[in-house]
Amino acid sequence: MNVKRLMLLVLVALLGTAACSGDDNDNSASNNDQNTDAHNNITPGSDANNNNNNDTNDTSHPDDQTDSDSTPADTGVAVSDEVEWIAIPGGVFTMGHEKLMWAHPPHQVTVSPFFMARTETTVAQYMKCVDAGVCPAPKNSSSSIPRNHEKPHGGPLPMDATSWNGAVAFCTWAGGRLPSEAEWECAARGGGQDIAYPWGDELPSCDRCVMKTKPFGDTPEDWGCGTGEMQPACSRPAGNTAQGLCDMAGNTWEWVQDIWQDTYDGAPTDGSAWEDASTEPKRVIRGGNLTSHHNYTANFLHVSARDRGGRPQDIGWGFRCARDSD
Ligand SMILES: [Ca+2]
Repeated sequence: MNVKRLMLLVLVALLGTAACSGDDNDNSASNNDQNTDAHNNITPGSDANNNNNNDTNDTSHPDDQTDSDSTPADTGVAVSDEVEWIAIPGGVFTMGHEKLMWAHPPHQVTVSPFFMARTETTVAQYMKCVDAGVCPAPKNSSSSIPRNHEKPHGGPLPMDATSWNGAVAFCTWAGGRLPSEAEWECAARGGGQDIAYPWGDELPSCDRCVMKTKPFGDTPEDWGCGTGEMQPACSRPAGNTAQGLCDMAGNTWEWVQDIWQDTYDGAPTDGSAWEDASTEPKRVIRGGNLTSHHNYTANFLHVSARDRGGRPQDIGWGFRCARDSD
């Protein structure tokens, strides 16, 4: 508890710092992701290509109280029920990665300064919008496995049953919008740095993100760092970005504004969302989730990795908000 309070003070201090230069990560090295396996990380619980499976993120265990130090009351200290906005510096950065599926070609993008939510939108935050009569109520699970908002300890957990439209509704209500995909990657890169993961180039581990504990063995026991479920927002501060954003790799997938395209050929370079589509739109999701592991071809924990969510009315995804700079 005391540690969390101390963290909060530090993070509040960070709110006013646009740390494009980075204040704690000296990471300028090349990407070192381990694309060693042909398995493309389409794992139970993640999965993004299974667009019609509304239960794909049901990885929680109803009886698991996995973090006894992270009750909703505690989270009232560590993570506010209000969206906390972090300044992300603008500039030119290289978006994408030559070796990652769907993330090529790398291309330069210019992003204006903007604000990004410090955390994935939590259940507590989202339900305030529902209570205000603005956001659509999340669907309850149709199985015995509850969604995060159905759990007694669900308040600090990320929303995992949000349609893209619900995400848009929440962000608008909170005074913002969804980030463009370019903004999301700029933020994940700590303000556009040449790094592989939000914390730098070191390979992912459960010290830094909520992920799968091993590349193979797709069982719930391997998910969420062995807990089988998502963890409260900001449970891995060692994995924060230079500006202090939490969980930009793992925990829950995050909707962005853009419509899915298989490559970046023709993508805008001004930081805006790419929404030109002639087919039924599938929106982009970013950051991987609790079932992701870096030892896959797609390496969804990588800052450049991307996948597609379901149709806007599908559920099973989380998000965080952005807003324009003042
Ligand atoms: Ca995330």
